[in-house]
Amino acid sequence: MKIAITRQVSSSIDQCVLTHLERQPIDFDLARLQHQQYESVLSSCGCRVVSLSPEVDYPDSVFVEDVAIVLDELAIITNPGAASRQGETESIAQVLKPYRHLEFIREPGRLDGGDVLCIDKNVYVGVSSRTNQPAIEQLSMILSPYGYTLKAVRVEGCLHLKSAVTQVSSQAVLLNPVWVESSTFEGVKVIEVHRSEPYAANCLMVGETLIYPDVYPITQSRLEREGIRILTIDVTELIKAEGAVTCCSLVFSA
Ligand code: CIR
Repeated sequence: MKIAITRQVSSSIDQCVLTHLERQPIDFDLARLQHQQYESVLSSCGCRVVSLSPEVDYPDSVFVEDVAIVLDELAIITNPGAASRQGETESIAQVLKPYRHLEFIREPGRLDGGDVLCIDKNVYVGVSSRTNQPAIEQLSMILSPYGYTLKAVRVEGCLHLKSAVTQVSSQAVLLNPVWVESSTFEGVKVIEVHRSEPYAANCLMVGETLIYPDVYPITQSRLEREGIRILTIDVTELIKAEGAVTCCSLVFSA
């Protein structure tokens, strides 16, 4: 059985941190509705959704992906790169404790879960404005006893590694070559986003299904031509907060 941990949209989401986007008004009611639809799609993919209460003090707390990395053997609670997000970790640690042994990234390490892409035992970690070298060293020390190999990946022009690349099938990734080097993913098939859709690389694979924003039709048809099963979803208000589909859940096997 798969569990998906989510957190409902904070009423303060319009005060979210923005790095690469201009601030635009966010329709809170619509954001909440889109998030409920996201949770329904996760349920339809076979997940038991654990929907946590909103946290008004943390505008970005809907983006639970950034505060933990959940692997089969353990979970790592991060130390988020944005100061305003550091208080988000404590409650997620409590939620994950019954499911996994916990380890922690500590100062001076800073790391957002959005920078961590795991493909089998390969862990790619984005070196971004949120994730630094001390955190990557800590993560490597934590994970090497479990047989994981870490690779630090330079990310330029976007917020996180997973803004630039995500896994779309057992052997393929979807990638924006402007933001991350394709050659990093040696031995993995690389599908590129269409250059008119730079934000199109963030999708969430749950089992055999890809949960995908409904605003990237050219890249979507590239994925469909590869035989990938897609469920599209409207997340326009979450995109305005510089989030997308991976960042709103922590999905793992229980
Ligand atoms: C932030 O800047 O931290 C949020 N406004 C967006 C975080 C999105 N997280 C993700 O893609 N993993």
